[in-house]
Amino acid sequence: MTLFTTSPEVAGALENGTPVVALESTIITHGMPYPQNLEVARQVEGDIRKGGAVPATMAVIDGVLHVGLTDAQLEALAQSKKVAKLSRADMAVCMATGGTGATTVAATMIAARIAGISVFATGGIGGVHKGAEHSFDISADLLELAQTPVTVVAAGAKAILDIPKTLEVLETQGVPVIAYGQDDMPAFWSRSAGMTAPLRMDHAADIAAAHLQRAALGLPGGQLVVNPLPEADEIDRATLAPIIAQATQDAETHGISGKGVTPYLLQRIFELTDGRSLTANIALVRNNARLAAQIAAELGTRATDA
Ligand code: PSU
Ligand code: MN
Repeated sequence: MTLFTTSPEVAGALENGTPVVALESTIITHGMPYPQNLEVARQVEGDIRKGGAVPATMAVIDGVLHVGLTDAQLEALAQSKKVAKLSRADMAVCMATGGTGATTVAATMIAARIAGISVFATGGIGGVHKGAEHSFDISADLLELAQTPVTVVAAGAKAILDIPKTLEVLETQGVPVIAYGQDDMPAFWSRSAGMTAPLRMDHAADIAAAHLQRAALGLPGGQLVVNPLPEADEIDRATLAPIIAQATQDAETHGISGKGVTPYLLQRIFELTDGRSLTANIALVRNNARLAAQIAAELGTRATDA
């Protein structure tokens, strides 16, 4: 039984030491509408190539975990309405039963680890939802960061989450949260969540060095790099706050729970902002892809030096 299959391009890169950046697929299937999702998936792969790295988008297709997708596979995922959303809990079941599913941050980290990829770019990670003291809704992404040694570049935790609680869980779990180039914690669509991030680094080389340092110390788990989106694309916090409150209220009214919560909120905020949230989402994913490519390149240089 083959555990996973690597595309020829990714396999070649891993063999030659060309930097590789992992990408998730839930953002394509559950995070953005068609056809923008397909366009963005292609653009992000292009951004990584321009940065001198090779993209490895992950998905389970007919029971096989794919590390690196063809354009036809990307297109099929982007159009399908029946694809499962796979986190740590469902990945093995999906593979064992020949299913097809898109990988979340948690599942993409698992895939990256077994494929030997150290850097992963996404939009925003899952976290502790508002009202988690009642719903217990805490994303498996946080616990994955605590145990799987991948550096994840995100634009912060989505503002639909309880960001202080998300930071508390990450601290308890020993996950470094490193703001790139600023003191403030970014909040996905906004450059600041109105609080300071636990750590700050200004250079991709330092982030790569910290990744290797964790490994040298024998620490399990990864790093979360939070990268503020470009100023031109941000939606400020004050504008967003009532929209998020409305979307959260609507989710409750409609009894949305479990895996459905994040996709529902993203879609509802898209409607309530007349599409502006999607423009910001696209800009921030691409911005993260560029930084991830730089970190992967630095990691390559240092790993050979060592
Ligand atoms: N970031 C985005 N769009 C998304 C997600 C992240 O810009 O759709 C997805 C990621 O796959 C993340 C997941 O892992 O949402 C979190 O889902 P949950 O809150 O159910 O754990
Ligand atoms: Mn959840």
